[in-house]
Formats: sequence, C-alpha cells, structure tokens
Amino acid sequence: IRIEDDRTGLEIETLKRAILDNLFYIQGKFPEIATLNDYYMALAYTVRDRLIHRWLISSQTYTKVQPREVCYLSAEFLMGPHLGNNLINLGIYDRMRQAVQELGLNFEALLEQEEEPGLGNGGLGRLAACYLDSMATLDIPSVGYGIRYEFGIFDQDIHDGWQVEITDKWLKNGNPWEIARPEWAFEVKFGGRTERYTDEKGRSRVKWIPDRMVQGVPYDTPILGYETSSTNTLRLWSAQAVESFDFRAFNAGDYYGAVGNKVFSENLSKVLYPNDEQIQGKQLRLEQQYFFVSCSLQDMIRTHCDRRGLPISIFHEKFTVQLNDTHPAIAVAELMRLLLDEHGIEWDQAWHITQSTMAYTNHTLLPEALERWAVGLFGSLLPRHLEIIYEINGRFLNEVRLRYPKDDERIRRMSIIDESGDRYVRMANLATLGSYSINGVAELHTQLLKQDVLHDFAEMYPERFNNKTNGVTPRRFMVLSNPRLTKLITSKIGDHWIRNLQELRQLESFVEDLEFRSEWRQIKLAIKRDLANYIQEQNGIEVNVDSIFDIQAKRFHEYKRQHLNVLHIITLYNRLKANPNLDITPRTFIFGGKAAPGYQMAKLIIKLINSVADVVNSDPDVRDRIKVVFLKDYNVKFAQRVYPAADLSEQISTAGKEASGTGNMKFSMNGALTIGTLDGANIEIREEVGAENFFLFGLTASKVSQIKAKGYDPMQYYIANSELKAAIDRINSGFFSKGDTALFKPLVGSLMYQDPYLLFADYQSYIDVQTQVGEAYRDQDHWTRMSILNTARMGKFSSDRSIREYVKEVWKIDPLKICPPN
Ligand code: 26R
Repeated sequence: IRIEDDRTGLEIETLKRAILDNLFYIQGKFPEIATLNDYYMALAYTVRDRLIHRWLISSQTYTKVQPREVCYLSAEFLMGPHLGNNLINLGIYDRMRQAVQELGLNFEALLEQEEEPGLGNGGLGRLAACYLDSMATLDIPSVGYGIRYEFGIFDQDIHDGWQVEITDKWLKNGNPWEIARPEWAFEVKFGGRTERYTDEKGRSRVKWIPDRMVQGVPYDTPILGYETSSTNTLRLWSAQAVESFDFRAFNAGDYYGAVGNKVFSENLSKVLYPNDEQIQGKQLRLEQQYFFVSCSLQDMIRTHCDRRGLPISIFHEKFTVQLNDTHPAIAVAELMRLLLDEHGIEWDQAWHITQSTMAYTNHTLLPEALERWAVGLFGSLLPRHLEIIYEINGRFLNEVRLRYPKDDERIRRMSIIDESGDRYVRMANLATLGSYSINGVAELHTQLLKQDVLHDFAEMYPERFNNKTNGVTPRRFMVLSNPRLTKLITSKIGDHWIRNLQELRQLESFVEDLEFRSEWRQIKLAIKRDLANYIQEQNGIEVNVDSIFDIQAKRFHEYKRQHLNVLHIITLYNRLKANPNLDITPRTFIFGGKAAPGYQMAKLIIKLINSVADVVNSDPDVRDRIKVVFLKDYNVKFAQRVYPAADLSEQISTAGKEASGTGNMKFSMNGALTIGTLDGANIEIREEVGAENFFLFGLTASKVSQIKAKGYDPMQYYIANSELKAAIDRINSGFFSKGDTALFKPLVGSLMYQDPYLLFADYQSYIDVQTQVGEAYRDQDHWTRMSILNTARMGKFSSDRSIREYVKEVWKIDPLKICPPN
C-alpha cells in the first residue's frame, strides 16, 4: 500500500492524520486538552500545507517563465474567512468535513472559529478580494499589495439602539494563513528636504534627505484559484522601526527615545481608517498610502532587476499596476522618483515607463470622497514627490495650453493642484494623468465620470477611458455561502457554472418544471429558517418565515437611503394603526451595516431603525404582520449568511450616487428580487434579468440633476403627500423616542429643508412599487419563477467576467497554466 504524504495528500485518512499531526507538532497540544481554537489552527495548517505546495510550484513557474504580471494596489482587502473558501477552491470541502467529523469534531463550529481579516470598509475592499479569487482562477499571474492593519474595520455593538465601536483584534489568536518575510523588507523615507547634485556623468540629479525612515515587512498569504493550481500572493506590508535609527538613539544614551521612535513607526500600520469620515488632513493616512505604495514598487523593481536580471527600461512590459481608487495614486510620483533619482533615468523615458505601467479605477463620484491633500502637509511629508508633481503638472498644463489656447478655466480645472483657495493636491487628477487606462465600475458610473468629474480629461484623452462593470466571485457568494442552492443547481445543469457563470442560463428551461420550483421554494424557506433562528438568538425577536424577508445590508450612508426604507416601514405602520384589520403581506425588515464612527447622521439613522423596531415589534395592533430587525456587526462572514436568505434586496440609492454596488449582485444571484433605482450596476442587473423580474422605482440620474439645478424643494412634497407627512410627523412627535422630540431633529430637518439625496422626491414611487412587491409575493408560484430567472440570468456579474475584460482590454496579460502537483 502507498501511504500519502501528510502535508499534501487529499484522502480522508490522510487529512485526519494531518490534522492530528498539526495539533501535536504545531499547536503543541494533545486531544484531551485541545481547545476549539487549537483544532481550528490544526485544520487551517492542514489546508495551508496543501496550498503551499501549489504556491511554490506557481512561484517557481513565474520565476522561470517571467510572465507579464498585474499588481493590484489597494489600501483595502476585505478577504473574509479563508478556511471554507480554500476548501472549496481545493475541491476538498466535503471530504474535509467527513474527515473532521470522523475525528469527532464539529465542522461548522471550526469554520465559525476563524476571525475574519476585515481589512476593508465595504465595496471597494471586497471587490479587491473577489478580483484576487478570479485572477487566480483564470491563471493570471498577479500580486495583491496592501497594508497589514493590526486592527481592521471595527466590530459593531448596539447599546440602547446606538452603534458602539469595538477594536477589531483579528490577530489575537494568531493568523495561520500568512507567512512573514522579514528578509524581504524595504525602507521607506519620510519628511526632510531635497538636494541637487551633479553625478559622475555630469548630469544634474536630486537627492532626498529624509528625517525619518520606517521599515515595511511583507506578510504573504496564498490565494488559490478554483479548480486550478495557480496560487498567487496577497502581500501586505507591516510597519516596523528601522534598526539603525533605533540604535543611533540608543547609543546616544536615549533609550526611551529609541523605544518611542519604535512605537511611532509601528503606529503606521496600526489601524484601517473607516471611510466617509473627514480624513482630510490626517497625516497618518497619507503616510499609510505612501508606505505601502513605496514598498510595493520597490518590491516589483527588485523582482524585475535583481531576481530576473531585466533592464529597468522594460519595466512596463513586465508589470502593470492597477490603482484601486486614488488611495495608492501616489504611486505615479513614487515610480517617477525611483526611476529618476535611484535609477538615473531621464524624465521623458521615466514618464513613458510610468504612464505605460499605471491604470486607475475610480470608485466614487461623491465630491467629499475625492481625495485631496493640503500642499503644506504633502510637501512636509513627501518633499521630493511634491517637486515631481509640480514638474508633471507644469509640463502637462503646457500641453493643455497648446491644445486649448486662452482657456484659463480649463487649466484651473485640470491642474493637479487645486488653487481655488487653500492649495491642495488632487489625487484623482494625478492618477488620471499618470495612467494609460482610467475606468469606472458600471456603465452609468463611467458615463458620469466622463461627463462630470473627469470631463476635461475624457475630452483630451478619450481613448484612455473605459468601463469595467464590477463582478463578484460565485465561489464564495454562491458555492460556499449557499450549499443547498448549489446542490440543486448542480443536480440539474452540472457544475461547470461555477467556472462559467453564464451557464446558469440553462436554469431557464426548468422554470416550467413544477417540481423544480417547489424545490427552489423549499430551499429558500430552509435558509430563511436558519436566519430566523439566528435572529431569535441574537435579537430575541421571533420572525415569521413565510413573511417577505426584505433586506438592506450595506454601509450606512445618507446616499444609500436606509432612511427611505424606514419611511416605508412607518407608512405601513401608520396604515395598520389606522386600520388594524388591513390585509397586508407580512414582512420582516432586516438591516445590517456599520456607520463610520465620525458620521453622526448615519449613526442617527441606525438609532432610528432600532427605535422604530422597538415600537413596531411590540405593538399588539401590528399582530406580527411587520417586524423590524437590526442585525449588528455586519461583516463578510455574516453577509454570506444573509444574501441567500433574502426574498427582496433593497438597492435604493439616489440615482447617480452608487458607483456600482456589489451586494446587489450577491443578493440577485441567490434568487432575491431587487427593488431598486436606476443607479450603478442596478441598471445592468435589470437589463440582464428582465424588467419584469425587477422592481424599479425612482428618478433617473439625469432627472435628479435637473431637479437639483432648479432647486429641490422638499417641503412641497411634504405638504402635498398626506402619508409622507404622517410618517415624518410620527417621527417628529417623539413617538419613537419616548417623547423626546429633539432626538431625530437633525435627520428630519435635513429631509425637510436641504436633503441632497431627494428622499421625498422618490417617496411615492417607492411606496407604490413596495405595494406591488407585496402583491406579487402573494403569488408564490410566480414569485418563484422570477426568483429562478434572477439567478439564471446573473452570469454577467461573475468577477471572472470583469477580470477577463481587464485582462483583454487593459492589462494584456496571457494566462499561465500551473502544473498540478502529482
Ligand atoms: C477618501 C476616503 C474617506 C474614502 C472614501 C470612500 C475611502 C474609501 C471610500 C470607499 C469608496 C471608494 C468605495 O468603497 N466605493 C464603492 O466601491 C464599490 C466597488 O467598486 C462600488 O460597488 C460602490 O458602489 C462604491 O461606493
């Protein structure tokens, strides 16, 4: 008999042996005293061994073939738990469950044990994670570069209806998925001044004399693709004090000064900034951005020149860098600096290399989220980069002047430096100018980007602009999160859809199959039961699984309009109070999401939801026909449980504000119907699933701008609409706040007098369509058909499709097959 190797074998007996072996030798425990976490670690290491095997083959292949690679630079990677996903991608999920059970362990409990790496805020960070999965699955040589935050996105607790933030100590039990590589660290400089000198060839050069330095240590996590051996790297940089700096102070006798410097340096990668907060002027944030960008570019150049021995002049042929929003946009200036100052390349060639390397994805049009840095702050932290930016800008504005003579307004708009008041560096302009490709994340978003925020650039360089509609990975958001539906689908059409999501179209032919519809419905019901149990445990609320599970799960922001959803709830409540025997379709309204700690209005909306929940859930007149549930601490792990349970997905942002949305895709893939505006990717989802399987309401983006241009007057809607007035008055009266009429004033005040998100303008349309939803749900058979068609027609929204488009139209990279281990 052949005995498989403990670290690579995939047989059940081998897996069992490997788990016990890792428990003993890695965790240092024997079964009698091992904790759940010890077993989780033993299991994780068992899986990691199998990844490392494929990882080393991949990296040997890359070293030999020297393929063109994409480096995905992102300040956020919202990975979510690794264990389950790696089991799916390895193709050993069921086998591992059996192995674990045969050891007398609870597989689900072990999966639950993992602390998820929440190194992102929401959409942008999760998109980066989905793209890593798809790049590996499609055999695209790639590296994800980011920051190893010691604390990721805060955990959310709810006290008396208010959000309370708790530090996310995700590393407290150790992280079995990463490997530190201190031998591959880099130094990053900050502050100081620049000096001109003449080099040995008589050329004028610049030297940067910094006043402090920090070391970046890489931590690598393997990213395995689905049903392939390709295993790419997520390389996150952690800040450490530079030894030599410490010792200088130490030798001078200033021991505490040296330790202080260490603490100061290591602060750099301490915590992820929550978005939507006023981060302007936060020096540490700019330091984080420069830190990880500099480490990443130095890493690429070392690979290129030292490890592969290639000339720097062809850097852009071997590497392309995708900038995930402007957070890494300093890369444009940093690559220029490295080429000019460290490699002695002339300006024009350096600019050619830089511009042929960078590509920029924009993720938001909201003016308050467009990054700009005060010139003073920027120059004191990165003096050399400011000089380079001035030079880029000067040369560029000369071109603009030639192309559009006497157009000073245009010059002012296109300048990298905003000089309308205090001076700022505009990071979107820098990223745009430095890139060969600029893209938005949904058709509408790209259009608005070209029309609005980057209009002048799109006019001057139309060929650089393109759209790449977002996608999500079906491995995590269907196979892993919805095993029941996966099994049913696979029993009908085989399992190729997991790699090629368009194959879900074959489900259309089962829509007329009564048996299939019944199974589809049973599955949804079973998943709703699971969520109902969770709600009972978490919130102590009993919900009716036959009611519509109407879910809005996403970050809290006024533009996403969770409060419009609340106005609908209050409207239904008012109707029931006026007519307790009213026949309405029972609904369970479920909310999940975090508010940025400094965003008072978003926090007040959370308080409002919880206040309305308290009243509605306990009012005997309601007789359980509506229930309101706020589920705390929405994260990736929890999202995976929520998407499959939804009947109705709320995608109700003000048209023109949500760049794409990706939660909208995850819901619909799992058979939820969408109630949504013509915003972001909703438009394309509706096109795909068919208008008759989508609940559309609200103003279009162009109507929104028209109304704003004329001057939006919310009061007019309030006066004219009695149900709207009643809902607002109900909040104002203190009815939901134990008589406190001041509590919700800021919220109601903004809606009535100045609301930039036009809730009142969309209110009636939303209510009308919600009524249609209620009626449609009564015809369960028809609803099931619509649900099936949603799933069947969502193939476009696989992140595999998005990545294929980036590969073909932007990056121009060939896939590289990795030999499977024998
Ligand atoms: C500047 C700082 C405060 C900041 C602002 C906003 C940091 C991060 C953000 C998050 C933005 C850029 C974001 O997450 N955008 C979202 O990107 C998703 C992926 O493309 C889209 O689906 C989603 O519509 C968009 O809001």
